[in-house]
Amino acid sequence: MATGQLFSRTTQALFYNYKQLPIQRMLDFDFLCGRETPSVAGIINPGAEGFQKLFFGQEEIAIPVHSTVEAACAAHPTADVFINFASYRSAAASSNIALKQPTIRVVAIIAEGVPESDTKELIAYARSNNKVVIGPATVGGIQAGAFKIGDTAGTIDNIIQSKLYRPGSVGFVSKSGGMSNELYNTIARIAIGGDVFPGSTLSDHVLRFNNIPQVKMIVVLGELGGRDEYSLVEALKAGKISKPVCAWVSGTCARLFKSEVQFGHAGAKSGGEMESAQAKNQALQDAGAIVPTSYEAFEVSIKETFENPIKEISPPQIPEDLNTAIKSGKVRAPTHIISTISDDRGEEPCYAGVPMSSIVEKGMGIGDVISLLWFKRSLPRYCTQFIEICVMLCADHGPCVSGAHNTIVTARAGKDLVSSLVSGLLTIGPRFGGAVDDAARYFKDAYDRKLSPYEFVESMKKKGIRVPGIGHRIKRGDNRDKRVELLQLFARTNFPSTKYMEYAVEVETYTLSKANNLVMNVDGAIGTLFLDLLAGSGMFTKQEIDEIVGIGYLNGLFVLARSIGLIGHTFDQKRLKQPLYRHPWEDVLYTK
Ligand code: Q5B
Repeated sequence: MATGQLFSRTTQALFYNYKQLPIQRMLDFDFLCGRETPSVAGIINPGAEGFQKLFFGQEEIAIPVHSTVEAACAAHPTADVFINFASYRSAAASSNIALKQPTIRVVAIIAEGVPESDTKELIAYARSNNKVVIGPATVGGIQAGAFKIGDTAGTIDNIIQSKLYRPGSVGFVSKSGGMSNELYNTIARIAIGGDVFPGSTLSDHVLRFNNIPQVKMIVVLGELGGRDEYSLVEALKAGKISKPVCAWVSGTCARLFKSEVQFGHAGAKSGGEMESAQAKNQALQDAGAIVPTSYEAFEVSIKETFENPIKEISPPQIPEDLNTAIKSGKVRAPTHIISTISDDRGEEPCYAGVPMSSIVEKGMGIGDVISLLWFKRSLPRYCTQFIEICVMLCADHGPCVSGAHNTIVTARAGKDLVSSLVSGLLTIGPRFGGAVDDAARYFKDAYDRKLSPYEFVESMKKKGIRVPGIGHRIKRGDNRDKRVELLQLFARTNFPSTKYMEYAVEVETYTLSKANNLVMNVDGAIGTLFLDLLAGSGMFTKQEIDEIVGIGYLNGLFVLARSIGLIGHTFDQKRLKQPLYRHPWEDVLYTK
């Protein structure tokens, strides 16, 4: 890099505070310029760590996120620019830390309203340590074709129109970020590109530009108010600037107003004759700057001063963001997920089109919610009541069943609630609790094909399949499962028909004649009674019933219900502070 040149095509920055848009604009600018490396090496987001995904052209890249300035500097020792997007409250403190890092050379502070005393301290520290502070209250800076700070030069369209993607040979410094966009355009229209630093002191940057060989001329845009331009006048008078300086101080119209006028910036008001635009333009002209007669004539002055137009190059096209393109109707994109049961995009979530408030207002229960989310319809009260009874009766069956045992062992191994719960749930299957769907499938098939209980059971035996829903480890013909009796009673009282369940009772009579433990179990009762609910409620077509039985909705009832008990067992073990479980040796048959 030439002496005085702040940035090059390889300059990399650390960006303080995660602001997606300005970072993405920097990366888009890099891509336009044909940079090989992104200009943002790392992001500092206090308290957060990891990566942030952004685009570099068409490619997605992951930029490391660090929680402190120190960690970011240590991880990216070649990144020597610190772009500070902190608020005015914390900009000084973070800039101070950044300036103290040996790797940081330039600090740009975007915030407006940083206390002046803090700014003075930062500038004094920077000067005595050979570092540069741009801002505070700056839009940033840009070196055409090389590096851009944050939002400088506005949108990508503006950058392309102003041809800032290719190297230039004009040094431009401005008091105003907004006005500089105008000047980028002016300079670009006469095809000479620019190297631009809005904000900061004018003469510092002009002297710097004077030392950069690629800079052929310097353009300065000042404004009324303050005395910054006089330091430039002094430098010109002292012969410190050898390159042509084209300057204009805006705000000449202030004289047309009877009272003092405050323009956009805090300092943009004429405090007296010396600070007027006319006086400063005159002083600059007297010191040797080329000063036009009006802002409109500025473009001609610049053009006449600069003689060698730069060779044009066409920038690559920046891909448009998908969301923007979809909004503007330019593209259509297929969705990746299709969902039909719930929607949370409106004012309140809806289950199968029913808003949550009406679920509460109408006094619906968990059976209604299951009806909406599983079956996508509201079912009659006796159906939702039946669902609720299933959930209540299957919620738990003591600590000795497979699921509860696994949950207890897991909780005692110190695992968390979800791990303990799922270790219990994972035991649910064809032998334990997960026989509801198969019971529905086999009993429906046998009943619909009009098989006698004998034909059904014996055909299953031939196939080597145990009849799902029949048999229990502890229940017997003379010690029936109370849950089965309760479900049967409810259904016989409330269902229009219980034909499938009555068929299962006949099957049970036959299996009990074979062995006393072959009772109808809770899975068998729920499976066959749900067939009755589906067929008798008039709420489902034959096709829908086949689909529900085929897909297997009904084990869901046991899974849902038993989760309640398994969660209870987890809390119980934790509450009792139970130690690690170890199965006793005496309870294992060791054999060869
Ligand atoms: N035999 C449940 O068996 C169990 C037969 C059968 C024809 C059958 C068994 C079975 C089907 C699956 C089922 C749900 C494994 C059960 C539940 C939730 C729970 C649990 C809790 C809760 C029990 C002895 C003789 C053998 C077998 C024959 C057995 N079942 N024949 N069809 N279904 N059922 N699961 O007692 O000639 O001697 O070889 O697989 O519906 O899980 O509370 O504990 O809420 O947590 O171990 O209620 O019935 O009997 O295996 O010694 O068999 O009967 O072929 O005949 P057992 P085994 P043989 S409810």
